[in-house]
Amino acid sequence: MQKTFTILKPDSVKAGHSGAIITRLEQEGFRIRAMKMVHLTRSQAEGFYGVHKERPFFGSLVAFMTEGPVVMMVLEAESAIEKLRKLMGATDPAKADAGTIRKQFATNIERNAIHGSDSPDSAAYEISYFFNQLEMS
Ligand code: FUP
Repeated sequence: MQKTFTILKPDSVKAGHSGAIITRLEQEGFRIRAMKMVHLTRSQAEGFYGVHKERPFFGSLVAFMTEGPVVMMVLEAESAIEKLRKLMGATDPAKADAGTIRKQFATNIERNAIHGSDSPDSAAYEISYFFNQLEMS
């Protein structure tokens, strides 16, 4: 079993899609090991997306991620990292496969509904960035 980290982004929460996305994740076989709703501060969002800080979209991405609450979860499944990335679909929903979460719920490359860790190292970093041991079942 492997753990990964996901964020249902402000667009999903605002549109009332968080329940549908959580249902889909459970239907696909992910177990929720931790979950909370948080309105990220600017410094939390900047830290989380620190690898992108030189990119032209960074300021806009941070503004988006702090515009309203998000739902963050630790998910567990076999090959959870790759499984979630496939289920999410491409970063740009215009390029996402049919049946993916981003194809169904994302608006554009920025307002793209969901985040999922892209490697074991980033999953470990992202889980520990937002959850402590007490919050994990
Ligand atoms: P992903 O791993 O699919 O979430 O995509 P990236 O790590 O490449 O990008 C992280 C986030 O930056 C994306 F979810 C959305 C945002 N982004 C943009 O807003 N514009 C871009 O051109 C690329 C990424």
